[in-house]
Amino acid sequence: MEAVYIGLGSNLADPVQQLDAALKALAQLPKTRLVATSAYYSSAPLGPSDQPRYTNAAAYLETDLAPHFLLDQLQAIELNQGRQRKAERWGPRTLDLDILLFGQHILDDERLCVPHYHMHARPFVLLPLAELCPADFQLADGRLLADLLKHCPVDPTLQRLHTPAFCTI
Ligand code: A4P
Ligand code: MG
Repeated sequence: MEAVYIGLGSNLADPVQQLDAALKALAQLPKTRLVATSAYYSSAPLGPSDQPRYTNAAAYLETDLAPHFLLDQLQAIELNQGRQRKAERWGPRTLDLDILLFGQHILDDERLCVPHYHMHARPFVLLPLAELCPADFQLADGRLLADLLKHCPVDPTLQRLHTPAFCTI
């Protein structure tokens, strides 16, 4: 089994309910166990500001699925929850599921970049992720999560919300 961390985000159509539904869907993936989920976080949008605030979270899975097959499954969950892919970069979405880390794999092809390319600069990704990892956690590329947190820009809009019912730690 590989240890996989997923970043979840939503800013349309009741984001908390979107993340609740996404966590249930992750728990039902084949050959996969949803081990733990972070609290939910709310923050102002990064990118275009004429869109609603985002709700974000992270999930820790153990899986026997291959990375690209897992991506297929995540994109199917996004579509099932009304995700429309638009050309606009950083635009609003009902659900975004990103593979942040996939065991010790480093991937960089046309479909998958792991560790996720933007995670180091995004407090709404790193703070939930840090809830699921030990303090000395090291990424597959050698970076320490603690260092990423230390150098990440501060987001004064970021608020930790209630812990979802799905939390298992
Ligand atoms: N892809 C490559 N690597 C990965 C990976 N590790 N995990 C490819 C998932 N997908 C990966 O994805 C576009 C393509 O990236 C996929 O087809 C896949 O093959 P997408 O979900 O359509 O778009 P995206 O990567 O989410 O791109 P975009 O529009 O740049 O979105 P971002 O960067 O995620 O930004 N503000 C706050 N506060 N919180 C947010 O969550 N999110 C966004 C969206 C903007 N502002 C935000 C937030
Ligand atoms: Mg995405």
